[in-house]
Amino acid sequence: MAKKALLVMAYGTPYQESDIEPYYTHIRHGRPPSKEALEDLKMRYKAIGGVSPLKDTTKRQALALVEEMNKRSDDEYELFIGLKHITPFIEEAVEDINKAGIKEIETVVLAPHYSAFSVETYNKRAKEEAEKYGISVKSVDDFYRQEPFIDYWVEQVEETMKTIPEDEHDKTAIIVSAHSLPEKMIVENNDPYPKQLEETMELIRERANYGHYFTGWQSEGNTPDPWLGPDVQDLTQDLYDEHQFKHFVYLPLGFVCEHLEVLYDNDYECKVVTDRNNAVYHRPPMPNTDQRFIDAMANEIEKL
Ligand code: FEC
Repeated sequence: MAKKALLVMAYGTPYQESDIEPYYTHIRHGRPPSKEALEDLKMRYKAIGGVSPLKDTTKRQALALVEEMNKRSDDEYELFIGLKHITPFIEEAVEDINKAGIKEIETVVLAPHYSAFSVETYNKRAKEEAEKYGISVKSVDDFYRQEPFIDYWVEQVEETMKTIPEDEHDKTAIIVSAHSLPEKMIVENNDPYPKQLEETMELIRERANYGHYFTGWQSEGNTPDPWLGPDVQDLTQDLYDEHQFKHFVYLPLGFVCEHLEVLYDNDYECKVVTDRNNAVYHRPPMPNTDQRFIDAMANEIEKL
C-alpha cells in the first residue's frame, strides 16, 4: 500500500475583510488595486454577507474527495489543500507534503474546464515546487466530460424546468457560463477552454432538451483588452430584446460552488437585468459536495 498525497487546488478567498487587499493584490500579480477598485470589491463581499462561502466549501469538497479516493483505492491518500491566491498557497501545501515524507502527488483543481491560463497555472506551480524535492506529480486537466458531472447539471435543468409552466418552456433561455479570460490569449493560443464550454452545453442539451440554450462568459476583469464574450449580463439583455424570453436559467458551471462570482455576478447582476425586463430569474444550486461532482473528479484521478 503506497502513501500518496491528494493535492486539491482551488482559487482561495479572503478569510476576513483585512485579507481583501493582499488577496486582490496577489490576483493582480503583485500590483495593488486602485482605491476605487478595492472599495468596489469590498462592497461586493459585503453584499454577499461579508465573506464568501468558498472559504468553507473548498474544504468540504476536498474532504469528500479524499474520503472517496480512500474508499476506492488500495493506496492511502492524505489530503493537502493548496490555494492560488491566499494561504495555504500551492507551494506551502507541497512543502507540507515533502515534510510528511510523501513522494507521489496526484492533483486536481476545483474547476471543470482546462485552460493554459487557469488550470495549467495551478498544475505548473505544483510541479515546479515538487521538483525541488524530487516528488512526482500527476495532474487531472479537466473533468467536464465525466458522466456524473453532466448528470448533475441535467438534473438541475430538469428540476428548474418543472417550476416553469410547460407552455412557457419555449420562452425560456438557458445560459451556460464560465469565467471569462482575455480573448487575445485564448484565440492566439488556440486554447481549448471555449470549445470545452460549448461541448459541456451540448452534452447537457442532448439529455435535457428544453427551452433555448446559449453559452456566455462572466466575471471578466477590469482591463482595457477585450475578454471572451458575450458577457452574461449583455447576453441577457440582447436575448430579451430579440426574443422576449420570459425565463432565464443560469448554469454557471465553470464554477463548482456558490461564491462571490455566482452570488454577486449571477444572483445580483444578472437578476437586475431579468427584473428590469419583467423576466423570471432562475439559478439552480451549484454542485458543492454533491456525490456526482465528487465522483466526476474521483473518476479522473483514478485514470492518472
Ligand atoms: O471569494 C470568492 O468567493 C470568489 C473567488 C473567485 C473565484 C474565481 C475564479 C476564477 N477567476 C478566474 C480568472 C480571473 C482573472 C481575473 C480575476 C479576478 C478576480 C478578482 C476576484 C476574483 N477573481 Fe477570479 N475568481 C474569484 C475572485 N479572476 C475577487 C478581482 C476583482 C474582480 O475582477 O472581480 C483578473 C485578474 C487581473 O485583473 O489581472 C483572469 C478564473 C476562474 C475560474 C477557475 C478557477 O477557479 O481557477 C479563470 C472562485
